[in-house]
Amino acid sequence: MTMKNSWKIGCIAAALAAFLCACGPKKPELHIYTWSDYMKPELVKAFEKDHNCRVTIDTFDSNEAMYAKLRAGASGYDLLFPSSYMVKLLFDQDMLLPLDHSKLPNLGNIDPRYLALAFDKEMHHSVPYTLTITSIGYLGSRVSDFKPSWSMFDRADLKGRMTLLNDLRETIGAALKSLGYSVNTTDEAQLEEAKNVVLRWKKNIAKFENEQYKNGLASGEFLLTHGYSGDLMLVKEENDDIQIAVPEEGSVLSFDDMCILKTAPNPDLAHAFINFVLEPQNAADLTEFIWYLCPNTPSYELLSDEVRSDPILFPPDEVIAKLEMLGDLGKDNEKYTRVWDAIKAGE
Ligand code: N2P
Repeated sequence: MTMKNSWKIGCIAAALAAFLCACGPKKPELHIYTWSDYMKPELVKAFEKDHNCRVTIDTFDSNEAMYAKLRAGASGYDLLFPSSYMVKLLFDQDMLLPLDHSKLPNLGNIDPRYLALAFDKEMHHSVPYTLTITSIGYLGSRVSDFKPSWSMFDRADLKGRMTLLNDLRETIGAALKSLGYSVNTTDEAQLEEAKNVVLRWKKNIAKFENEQYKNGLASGEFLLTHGYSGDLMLVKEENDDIQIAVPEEGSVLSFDDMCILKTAPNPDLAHAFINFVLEPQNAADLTEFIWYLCPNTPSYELLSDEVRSDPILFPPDEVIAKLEMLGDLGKDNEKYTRVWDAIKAGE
C-alpha cells in the first residue's frame, strides 16, 4: 500500500467512526397505530426520554380502515387503540398478544365502574384507554329550536350544513336508536328500517365525515354534526358557540382500548407505554388534552373542578343508562357492511 492510499483509508475510517459515534446505537422503536388527535405530544416526548427510544404514531379514521390495513399486510405496529368491538374481532382472529400483567403494575388504576362494562374485564389482552359518548355538536347561535334528538338530521332547513359519521356502526347505530332498537341488533327487518332512515338523512347532510367535521364545525361550514365526544369538546375550545348534546333516544358508549399485536416487534416497550399511560398524572393530562375521559380512578382528583363537573366527561347516571356499547357481532357484522354499502350506493 502506498503512503497516499493508507492516508485515504485512515481518513475514511476516522469519518466512519465519527459518524457511528454521532448516531450511537440505534434506539429501540415503538410503533403506535391510533386515531388522530388522540395523544399528548409532550407525554410521548417524556416517554421517549424515560425509555431512550423513539415513538412513531400512525393514524386511522375508523376501526374498519385500521382492520383493513392490518389484514392487507401492514406490519411493524406494536400498539393499537381500536374500539372494544374491534378488539374482540382482532382477538378472535388470534392477532393479539396476551398482556403480561407483571409489566403493568398500574392496571389497578382502571376505574372498576367502567371496567365492569368492558368486554375484556380481566384485561387479558386489552386495557381501556378512553371513553367516547357519540353525540351531536352544533352551533348554538345558528341552529334554532335545537332538540337533543337524532331527528335533527331530518331538518331540511339545515340541508347541506350537517354531517354524519363515516363510521358504519355509529351511523347505523344512530338510526337504530332513533327507532328505539338496539345498536347491536341482527334483525334484518330492523336493519332495513335503519337503512331507510340513514338514506333519508343522507339527503340532508353534506357528507359522511370522520375527521374534517371538527374544523368544519369550528369554522361554521357545518352547523350540526354527529361526532365523537372528545373531538367535539376539542373544537369547542376554538369556538365556544359549539354546544354538545347526547340524543334523548340514546346513543353509543364506546371504549377505545390499548392492545398489543402478536407480531409486535417491541412488545416490552408496548407494555411500558401502556403502563405509562396508566400513571394517574399522565391519565389526567391526557383527559385534559384529548378531552376523552381516561377511566383511571386516581387521576380524577388531579383534574380541574371544571372538568370534574363536565356532563360529557362525567355523565349523570340517567345519561349513562341510555347509552349502549357496540358489540362485535361475529358473522353478523356482514349484515351491517351490506347495509352500509347500500347506504353509500343509494340516493
Ligand atoms: C379521536 C377519535 C376517537 C374516538 N379523534 C372514537 N372512538
